[in-house]
Order: sequence, then structure tokens, then C-alpha cells
Amino acid sequence: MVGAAVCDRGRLLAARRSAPPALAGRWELPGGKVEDGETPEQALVRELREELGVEAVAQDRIPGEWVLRPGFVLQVWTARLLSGRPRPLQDHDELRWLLPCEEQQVDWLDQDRPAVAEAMRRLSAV
Ligand code: 9L3
Ligand code: MG
Repeated sequence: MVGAAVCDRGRLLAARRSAPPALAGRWELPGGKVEDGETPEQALVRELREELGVEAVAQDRIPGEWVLRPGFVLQVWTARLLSGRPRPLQDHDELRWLLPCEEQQVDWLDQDRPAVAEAMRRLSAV
């Protein structure tokens, strides 16, 4: 699984899941499954296109892997928007751009928290 820490103008994009019921209302880094024949960076670009209707590029890997369930680990890259304005087209029902000081304002999925913290550290450092 690949997650995207989409950063723009000093903010990180947070997406609120609308499904499945157990995760609905929790916030995540948008992304999804890496399909056969794809690199994680390609999957990230495809998922952001499908889920948010934007063109983006993967930038830097955030070190670490977080177990989602047996056989599935989450890897995260920072990402930069090339064009479009993110809209919740599927899987999400709300988006927010968060400043580093606003990191705790949403209820992040547990597995996303370390990567979110690192992405916010990087945003604060520039
Ligand atoms: N997941 C966790 N953090 C993320 C993403 C993109 C996904 N940043 C978890 C939530 C679901 C599973 O992975 O349990 C599948 O996600 P998706 O394929 O529905 O996006
Ligand atoms: Mg997804």
C-alpha cells in the first residue's frame, strides 16, 4: 500500500475516509494498493488521480513501513501537485489542508501517524 503526503504551500493534505464503516470518519494520507506491474510511485500518481482528480508526482520516501494487516504494509512518499485542485471523488468525504500546528486537529488512522508526523516535521523545517 502506498500513501501520499501531499504538501502544498506549507500544508499537508488530509483525507477523511467514507468507507469501510470501521474506518469511516478517520483521516488518512490518500493512496491505495500498488497493482501488479506498478512501482509504488506510479501507484501513488494513479491513486491521487482516481481519488482526488489531480495530477501529482511522488517526491521523497518517508522512511518506515507500517503494518495495516498481515501481508499489507503502508509505505509513504511525499508528493507535489502538478495540476488540479483535490476533490473527494471516491473513498473520502472531506479534505483538509493542515498546517504543522494543526496536525492533531483530525483523527488520523493509527498507521498513518508516524508518517504524518515526519511530513509535518519536514514542512516545519522549510
Ligand atoms: N490504509 C491506511 N492508511 C492509508 C491508506 C491509503 C490505506 N494512508 C488502510 C485502510 C484500509 C486499507 O489500507 O484498511 C485499504 O485502503 P484503500 O485501498 O481502501 O485505500
Ligand atoms: Mg485509497
